[in-house]
Amino acid sequence: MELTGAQILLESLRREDVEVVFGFPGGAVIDIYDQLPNYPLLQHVLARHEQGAIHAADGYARATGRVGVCLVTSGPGATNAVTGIATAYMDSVPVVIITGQVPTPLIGNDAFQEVDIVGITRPCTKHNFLVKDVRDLPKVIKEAFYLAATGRPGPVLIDLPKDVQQAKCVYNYPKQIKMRSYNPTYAPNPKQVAKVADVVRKAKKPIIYAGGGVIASNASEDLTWLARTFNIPVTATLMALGCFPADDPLWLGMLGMHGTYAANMAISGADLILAVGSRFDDRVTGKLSEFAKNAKIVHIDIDPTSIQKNVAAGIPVVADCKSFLMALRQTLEADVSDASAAPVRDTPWLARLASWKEEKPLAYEQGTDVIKPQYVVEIISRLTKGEAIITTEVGQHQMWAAQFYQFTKPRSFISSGGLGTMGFGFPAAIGAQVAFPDRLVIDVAGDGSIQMCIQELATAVCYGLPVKIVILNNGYLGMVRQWQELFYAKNYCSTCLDVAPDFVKLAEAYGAAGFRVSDPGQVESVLTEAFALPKTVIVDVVVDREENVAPMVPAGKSITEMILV
Ligand SMILES: Cc1ncc(C[n+]2csc(CCOP(=O)(O)OP(=O)(O)O)c2C)c(N)n1
Repeated sequence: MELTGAQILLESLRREDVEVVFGFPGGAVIDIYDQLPNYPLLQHVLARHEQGAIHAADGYARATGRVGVCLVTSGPGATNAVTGIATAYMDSVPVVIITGQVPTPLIGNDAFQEVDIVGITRPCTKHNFLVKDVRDLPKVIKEAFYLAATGRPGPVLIDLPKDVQQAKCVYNYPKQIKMRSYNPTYAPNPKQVAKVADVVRKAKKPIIYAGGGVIASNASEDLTWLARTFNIPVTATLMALGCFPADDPLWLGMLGMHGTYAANMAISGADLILAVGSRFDDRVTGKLSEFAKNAKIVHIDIDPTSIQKNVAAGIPVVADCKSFLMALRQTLEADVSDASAAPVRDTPWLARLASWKEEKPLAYEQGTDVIKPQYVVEIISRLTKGEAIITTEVGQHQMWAAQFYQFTKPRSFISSGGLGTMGFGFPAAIGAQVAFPDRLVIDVAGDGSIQMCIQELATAVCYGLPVKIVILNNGYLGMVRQWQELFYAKNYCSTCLDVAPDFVKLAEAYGAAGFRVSDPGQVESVLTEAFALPKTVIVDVVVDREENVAPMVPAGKSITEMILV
């Protein structure tokens, strides 16, 4: 049977088991929208801005581990999505973006709403396609989903000209895909695994440094087995929070610029670092020449180009994190007769870490006058027992959420790490809530960031999504103000948000509920009430204006040079 390009696209999305598409229409995709009602199993969520649509698709992907799908029109629709594409790219999130394009004969003619989105997104997609012939479309879609989800995941863009959407051909969807030049390595080299097992047995001061790859490959359980069985303390990047339970004594907290004292000291003093699915980002390493000088570094990553990129790894392992940890487990299990046997290692190392944790914990003092932002996150953590899906915007609130929420499960912390995109958290929360209608999804926001995609309140209300936004409202672009305070002689240039909307009224104007709280004694009751409401809610929490995130490693310094208060 012959189908149009638009029909082929939608039919193929169903065959890929896509359940939801986040999008925004326009002339260059109207043919696709025209067909949408014929595919009732494909839910379309209409965002109010293309940036909202792509972040929502991204949030859906991070919460579920499945490929998120985003559909936007040509020209400004496509460029509005670029920030979200780059966000997904930096954090290795699998999304497929379909952009409309002007008809093929007009490409390159400065046609109305034409933009070279393939050229624009080349550096921030894993791959992109311009489809010129409708007969190529099924194969392109199959390849796009395959590329997005396999190897190091990432965004893949399909640019679809209007005449290709209208052209017809016989539809055959490929069952399997083979791309000769693309063969990600999943299974680790057994010799490398044996080497790692050996150094794990011998190390006196080992540490696991977990990155987003642990979450992406669903390797948390195996990582937890390794840590507990061999008594190896665990630290993680922002992207990996939740991969190891925060209430375990082996948990050191996040490392890096706003990492804990214990984690940064531990990584600096370790003799063995097992870097699992992490990329040695500069926010983690600080001054590279000072980073982990005494350690043997084992680096496991599915992307061979990320190994040896920033830090020299003594034992490089190209593999999927889960496959590697399973193989390591098999090798090491011979060491312990019973996998749940008592830990085999009990060293002064662990005692030292415990004392670091005790001497210099994450701390703040909550008085009776002003609400401390850390306190709000602690209350959220307590009320939700670590079971909520927390998304964040970018800034101080993001770091407080990372530091003070006790994450117990993978895929429960969703935040823009690599790109650091203000405006990400709320639409990402919408995507997560679409995926999990019955879970509590909370966007911890700053008063600056939330204004970047605030229009998505209409989306949340329209689809009855009970997302909660908790604004830690300090009246500043707080994280920039903190840098100005510490490193620019308090020159608070353009960081004071003097004019702000009344967030309670704003919520109500969109049909959501709004609360405001400024008394520390009322934080808990207001949040309890807000979380129980089955609708979209903004809680505007007026917090201490000039509270800082601590510890802090000044940019370019070694991670042991922390400012502690
Ligand atoms: C799109 C974008 N623009 C600018 C920045 C730079 N930036 C990083 S944090 C920050 C301040 C964020 O302020 P707010 O959302 O109020 O959060 P707070 O730091 O006060 O918690 C800014 C401007 C960014 N990360 N993203």
